[in-house]
Amino acid sequence: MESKGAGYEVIYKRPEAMTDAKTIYCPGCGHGIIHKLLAESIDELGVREETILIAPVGCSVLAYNYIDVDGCEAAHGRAPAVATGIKRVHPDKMVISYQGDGDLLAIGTAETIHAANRGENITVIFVNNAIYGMTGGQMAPTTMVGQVTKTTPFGRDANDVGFPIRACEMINTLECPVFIERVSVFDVKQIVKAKKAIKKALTNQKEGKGYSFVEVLSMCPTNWGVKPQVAADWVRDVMVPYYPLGNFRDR
Ligand SMILES: Cc1ncc(C[n+]2csc(CCOP(=O)(O)OP(=O)(O)O)c2C)c(N)n1
Ligand code: SF4
Repeated sequence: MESKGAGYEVIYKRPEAMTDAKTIYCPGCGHGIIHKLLAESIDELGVREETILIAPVGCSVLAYNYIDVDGCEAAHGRAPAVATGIKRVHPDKMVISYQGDGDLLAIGTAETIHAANRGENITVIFVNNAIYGMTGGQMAPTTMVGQVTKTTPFGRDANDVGFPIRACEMINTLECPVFIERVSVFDVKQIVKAKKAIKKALTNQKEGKGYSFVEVLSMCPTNWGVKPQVAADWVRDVMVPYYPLGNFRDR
């Protein structure tokens, strides 16, 4: 904590690893919160100068405008492959792949599985908001059964399109990953836990331990067509029972 004049003490401030840019995110969106947790963790580990953030295709496509680190854009779903290349060429850098569910579990499924299976020493932050945000709310692999989206106007029907994919459980079948955890940002208690998991996933990479995966259950009030508080409650009441929170692996 630093002092700021007589009678004032700064107890909360913008992380140094965040720029002053205003984000494009809608009110109640989880991306801004998750960015802040990531930036705080980067600050606390003192790795801002050596971090390379791979931004996804999706609403957080401009993550490198908000998180003040070196960055790189990857084509839809290819972030783990790009992260692999960068990390292998620069093993001393902190390489973070930040992806939504459309990016990571639809077009990027193969890259996701194989980077995890190879045990690349990278950190993957997976933002699961159960929908394609940026393109207007189409069904994602993580859309809940019965959830109405632009492409499932009568609700997701598992007979037609299968059941939502549980990424942590799937990755937990692989040998190499060292850290797999599912967290959320629907309330302050969960945000605190999410921060801990994100920081741990970065610490693992710094210590050369290997592949870490953090899934964050997040809100997309705009495409769910609800107010922010209702969206946060929906994560807690509908998503969490299907996507249980907790640590799956910590080696
Ligand atoms: C190869 C390719 N296919 C499709 C698109 C269109 N596209 C852009 S963003 C997006 C969905 C992103 O959704 P998600 O990854 O869930 O991120 P969110 O916007 O919800 O954060 C799609 C399909 C694209 N840019 N490139
Ligand atoms: S559309 Fe959804 S994911 Fe995209 S910024 Fe808005 S709330 Fe966030």
